[in-house]
Amino acid sequence: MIHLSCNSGRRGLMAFAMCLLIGHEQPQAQTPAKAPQKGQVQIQDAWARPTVPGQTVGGGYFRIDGGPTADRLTAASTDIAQVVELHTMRMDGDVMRMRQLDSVDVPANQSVEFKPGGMHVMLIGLKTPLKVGNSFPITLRFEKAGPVSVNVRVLPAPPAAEHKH
Ligand SMILES: [Cu+2]
Repeated sequence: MIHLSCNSGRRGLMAFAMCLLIGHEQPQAQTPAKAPQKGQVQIQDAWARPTVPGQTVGGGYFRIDGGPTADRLTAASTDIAQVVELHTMRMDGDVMRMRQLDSVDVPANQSVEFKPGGMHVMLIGLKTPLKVGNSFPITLRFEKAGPVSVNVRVLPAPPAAEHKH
């Protein structure tokens, strides 16, 4: 059995609840959101799980494709949540821990996955429930590329089924 332990200070309970909702599926790429802009990072396959009644935190996932020069994700924000934090999860023995990251490096020409059980953006203080079929914009702020906005789709599971090349 896997025990979950999250150390997120006063948000411990919410974070713990969130941990319980984070599964182990491997989200696969798909949906070509929009025409990529050359020369900078690109965000692909952004999705989030639906919330259940009373749930005010949620996790967001996506893949960052690095541009020709290294960049760094430093912050994220969305109108539908009071705070967005960069989080990671890791196994510590049989305990899964979640902690906040100050930034996430995006190496040149490499992809960085935000996925269940790993890095994610944590939407804290959701102002509206996340419902399957809906989507919402989120803005990721990069050191070099600046703010990059992307549409996050609310899906019941990773968008793997639609995967195609
Ligand atoms: Cu988290």
